Amino acid sequence: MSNYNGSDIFSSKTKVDAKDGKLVLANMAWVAFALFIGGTAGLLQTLVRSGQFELPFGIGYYQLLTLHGVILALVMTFFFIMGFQIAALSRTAGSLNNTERRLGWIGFWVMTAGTLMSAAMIALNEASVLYTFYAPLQAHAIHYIGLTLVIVGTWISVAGQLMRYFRWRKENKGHKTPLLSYMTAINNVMWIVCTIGVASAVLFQFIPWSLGWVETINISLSRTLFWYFGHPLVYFWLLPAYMVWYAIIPKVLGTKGFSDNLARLSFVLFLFFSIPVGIHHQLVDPGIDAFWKGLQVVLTFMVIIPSLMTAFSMFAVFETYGRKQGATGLLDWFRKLPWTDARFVLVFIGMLFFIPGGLGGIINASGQMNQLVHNTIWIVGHFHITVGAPVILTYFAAMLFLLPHITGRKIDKIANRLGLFLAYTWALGMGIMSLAMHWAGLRGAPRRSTFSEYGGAEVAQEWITYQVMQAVGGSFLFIAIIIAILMFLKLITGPKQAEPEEFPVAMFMDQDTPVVKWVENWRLLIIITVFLILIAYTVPITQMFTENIPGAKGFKLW
Ligand code: HAS
Ligand code: CU
Repeated sequence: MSNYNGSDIFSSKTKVDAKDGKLVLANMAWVAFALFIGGTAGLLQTLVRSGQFELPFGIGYYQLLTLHGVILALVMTFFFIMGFQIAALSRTAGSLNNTERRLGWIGFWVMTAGTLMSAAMIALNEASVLYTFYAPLQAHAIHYIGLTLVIVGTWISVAGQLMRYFRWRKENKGHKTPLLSYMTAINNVMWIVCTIGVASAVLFQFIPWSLGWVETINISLSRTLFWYFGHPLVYFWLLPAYMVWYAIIPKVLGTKGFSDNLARLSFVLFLFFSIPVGIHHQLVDPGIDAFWKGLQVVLTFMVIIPSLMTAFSMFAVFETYGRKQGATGLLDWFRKLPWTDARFVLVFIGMLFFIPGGLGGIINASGQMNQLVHNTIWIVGHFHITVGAPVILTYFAAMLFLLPHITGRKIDKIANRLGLFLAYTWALGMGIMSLAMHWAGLRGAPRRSTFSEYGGAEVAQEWITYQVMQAVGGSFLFIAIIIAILMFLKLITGPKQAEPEEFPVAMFMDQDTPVVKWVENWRLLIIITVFLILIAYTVPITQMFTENIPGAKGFKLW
């Protein structure tokens, strides 16, 4: 069952194919570059908000904030996800064929072209609309076209990945698909279904409007289509991290994962419940009936379940491992964990951040509490301890073994030490910054704002200390980014080894239990997914067409 083409998935000797590896590396080069540019922008923002610093060369705060959001939240993550998923497929389903790999390359170049178009518009100060590009702020049409190309590029790459997955299934009828390959398929299918929302908004609303073909835009509709995509987007970032947690970390510890079947079920639940919940970003928006907001809040609470299942599985793995190492008391298994292995420490610190990160999400989703935190910098704190800690730290851990695995090297002592430094510096910087953001947000400090003093208003005085804390945290994070880049360089420049670093793939305690068949019945999965979307969205979206909402002209406020 664990074999394909004669090679064993669980053997430390099974590798990512060399040609696929080049494609993975090309994607990862963008990750490093985007991280550096986006991190620099982030540092400058925290300095501006501290009230002690002004941007040079006429750069605008919102211009910088747009660059930060687009380059980190969209560009860096998308390139990582494409690269990582291709590596995971090549490692567990076997190498891509020429067509599949060519689609990977075409996708890569289309994403690159789109990124450069958008980046140029941001640099020319033609697109300071932030990464959510809310109307009626209006950017240059090339910015929207660039973003569209980025998404279309991911579709092309994803098409190649899905072809690889379905080819494995055809060639290995009756066998259970390697877990990592299965997980990439779930993430990719979710991606295709959700990006239809943002693609429709951009193609039918933003592009005609920014080209002047139509004068006005339906704001409610554009935001709703955006969040139909915007919420699953956060799971598109998260699921590759969960792939590492479920299927790779147990092997790093030298033990087994908790349950292969449970991992698959949690991914299926993400497919079902990620999409029909986007309105939890619009709980205070006008134009959507309270009933539909309430329904989507309930569905949001459903999507918390697979994360709780993940937390449970990880605790089970860690405790079982610790006890195998001889721990006997209630909690001393904790001390037995491999605290000197950067792959583990990076991921573990990420998990710790996700405990308050997830709790904050539950607070945001709770209708009444959302009114207190919405549009405050609390939300910025929330997403920095979700995507900015568990997700990105896990990406770093993946880079730590992927880069040497592909380039024929090993993680040496220095790279491992850099990884440990990275984990602790990141934890310190993100800890200080995000705590300050949550605190200031509860005291009413707004998000998406260049002002720190508010003309000396009394309430704003309370925020200054937190804003200075944010700048201190941001500075540590910038140092951490430099460490990350040094780590990447160390990983690809050491001496080549006969046996490269392993791409760890774990077995599970229930490895030989047959897989529950329906989790790979794609027709059924897609029907349920679409059914839930129709329930959650049909009426609110129809109302946006029928209730005669006045259209808005475009504004360029910068
Ligand atoms: Fe969120 C806003 C609700 C998760 C990202 N979120 C955002 C925005 C971003 C974002 C970027 O309902 C801002 C968008 C913007 O620009 O406006 N979020 C949630 C909920 C969850 C959630 C319910 N968010 C995420 C994740 C993100 C992310 C994941 C990125 C990757 N979020 C919201 C809401 C808003 C929002 C509202 C809108 C707010 C507004 O008003 O604008 C849930 O998925 C969270 C579930 C997670 C858990 C945690 C489980 C814990 C685990 C770790 C276990 C630890 C272990 C370690 C095992 C319940 C898995 C062992 C430890 C030892 C101690 C030994
Ligand atoms: Cu959300």
